[in-house]
Amino acid sequence: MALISSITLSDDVPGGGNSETDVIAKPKTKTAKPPLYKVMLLNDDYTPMEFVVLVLERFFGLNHGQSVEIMLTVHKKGLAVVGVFSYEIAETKVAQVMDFARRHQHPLQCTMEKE
Ligand code: TYC
Repeated sequence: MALISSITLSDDVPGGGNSETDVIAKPKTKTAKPPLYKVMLLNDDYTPMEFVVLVLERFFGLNHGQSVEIMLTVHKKGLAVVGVFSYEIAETKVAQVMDFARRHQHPLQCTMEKE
C-alpha cells in the first residue's frame, strides 16, 4: 500500500494526481490582439476634390470609384474613416498623407483614433 499511495498521491501535481499520466493543465491562452486604429480624413474648404481622390488611391489602395465615394462622404459629412490598421501602419499612413498635402500646399488633415 505504501508504494501505491506514493504513486497515486504524488504531490508534484496540484490535486495529487499521478504525474506520469496526468495531462498538464492547459496554459492560459491570453494573447490579447493588438489594438486597431481608424485613420480618418477631415473635410476643409480648399483641398481640391481630385487631390483627395488621388490620396485615397495612392495611400489607401482604393480604386477610383471607391475613392470618389469616400471623398464625397468626407465632403458632405465632415470626415470619414478611410481604413483601420495597426498603430504603426496607421501612423505611417497619417504621416504620408500629411506630408503629401503639405508638399502640395493643401490644408488636408488626416488623423488616427483608437477603435
Ligand atoms: N471640401 C473640399 C472641396 O469642396 C473637398 C474635400 C473633400 C476636401 C474631402 C477635403 O478630406 C477632404 N474642394
